[in-house]
Amino acid sequence: PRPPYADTGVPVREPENPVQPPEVIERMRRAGKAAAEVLALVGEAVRPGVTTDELDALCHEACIERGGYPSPLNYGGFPKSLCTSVNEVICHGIPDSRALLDGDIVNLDVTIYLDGVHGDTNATFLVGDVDPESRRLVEVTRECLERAIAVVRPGQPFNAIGRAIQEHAEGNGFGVVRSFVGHGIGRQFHTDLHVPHYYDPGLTRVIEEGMTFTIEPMITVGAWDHDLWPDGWTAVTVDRKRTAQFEHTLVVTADGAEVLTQV
Ligand code: EYF
Ligand code: CO
Ligand code: CO
Repeated sequence: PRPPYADTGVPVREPENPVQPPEVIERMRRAGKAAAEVLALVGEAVRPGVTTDELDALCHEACIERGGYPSPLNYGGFPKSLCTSVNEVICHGIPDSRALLDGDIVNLDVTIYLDGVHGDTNATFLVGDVDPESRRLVEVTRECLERAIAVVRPGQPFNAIGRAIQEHAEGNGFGVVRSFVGHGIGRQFHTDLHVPHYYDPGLTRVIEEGMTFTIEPMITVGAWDHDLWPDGWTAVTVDRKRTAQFEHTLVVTADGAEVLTQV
């Protein structure tokens, strides 16, 4: 089964409560596990010389083998099944014939549509021998996501997520991208719920048990604002310095968060 936009490219927005019923959460557990498996499988293929088109093909096949469908394909017209964001690319990089080079960093963003729901996860991988500053960027970005997940619990304001991320990123001399945010997810790839990765004191909405959303911080070595390539999709840092990202899909539990995108 394919998502409703697979043929038209147009995601038709419908109201979707960010608090999901238990049967949807159960389906999201399976979609999340499948997304995590696909990310691990494609990540194992990362090495100098592999093209991002080859990684895209692996992702596509792995989604189909699991009875699912790659959510990015034709989502708003996106042309591939995987986002591959290399070095200065913040997000939504399009796979192509470029081979990865020794010393690159590459983010692989996998979303699978399975049993009527989406599971969305990403990670940044090292290609061969990577310089110390980039390694630190990747490590701090992973920690930003871990710290953000740790503050999620019912009754907390959503701005606690961005505060945890911004404090850790800026405390290590890095920047936090503002223009792309985490999102509600469920029957639709993106719902109305926005989850900023920076501290917004005005964001007083409170986290509730049963909410499902992503946290996906994009952290930069230098400036955090972006340019868009002429392709209309690929977002890069204005100063072309490197950036990294990690993402999980979560459900809020009675006393914290369950990470759905784990094997
Ligand atoms: C129309 C897309 C649309 N958007 C978001 C569509 O949440 C995501 N990753 O964690 C995510 C992934 C994809 C995505 C893949 C394709 N799109 C991209 C860029 C601009 C845009 O505007
Ligand atoms: Co994603
Ligand atoms: Co996402």
